[in-house]
Amino acid sequence: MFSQLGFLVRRAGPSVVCGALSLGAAALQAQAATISDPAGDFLSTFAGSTNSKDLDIVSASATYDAATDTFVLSSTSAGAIGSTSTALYVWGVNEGTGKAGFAANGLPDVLFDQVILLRPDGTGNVGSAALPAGAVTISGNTLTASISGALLPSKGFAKGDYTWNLWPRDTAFSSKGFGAIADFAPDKVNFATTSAVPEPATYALMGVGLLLVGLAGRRAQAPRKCRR
Ligand SMILES: [Ca+2]
Repeated sequence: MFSQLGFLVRRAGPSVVCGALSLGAAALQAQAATISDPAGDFLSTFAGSTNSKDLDIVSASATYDAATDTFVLSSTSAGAIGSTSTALYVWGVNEGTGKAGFAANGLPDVLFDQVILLRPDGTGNVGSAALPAGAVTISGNTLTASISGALLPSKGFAKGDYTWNLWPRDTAFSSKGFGAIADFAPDKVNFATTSAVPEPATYALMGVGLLLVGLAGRRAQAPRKCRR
């Protein structure tokens, strides 16, 4: 990759370097869509223990790969997944007809029309449909689920435009209703889906190719410095 770039730069001059760097930066920006949530922000209504750090979300992301019609949901907690055997990680998704299921609890902007349930034993559901074995993986403080888009059909939004919220519960306190919920991530709103994009190196190579095509017709006027 880099030896190829070096050859192309010697052939085509500095405008290629500027273009390739800009495209690489754009690709990196598109991938940076993990949301963060404060550590230690247990809901005051939580009936369980604030020592259950695995129920305290610190970051989350929802990525959609249109090429494979697959969603990847990933969350990281402040403690190791599995510390609380009764944990249940609930992802609410708005597929187009999301309702404010927690409006009565002061959360009118957490909208969902489907829920995904993930457990520390590696099982999961979309609504009442069980996820296949291996769909849920756990590594330290991080829990990840790979879910076929067929299980999350559109109710109006394009799949890449779905929005999400994640609220871990301790099912030992299910009789308390809302009191079983430890945290919302983000606190009061949904967050956007990240679209899976090619690796930055792929973008850079594509950019170099396109720029060389352009340069072939404009070699005489090629600029010596980046123009903004
Ligand atoms: Ca948190």
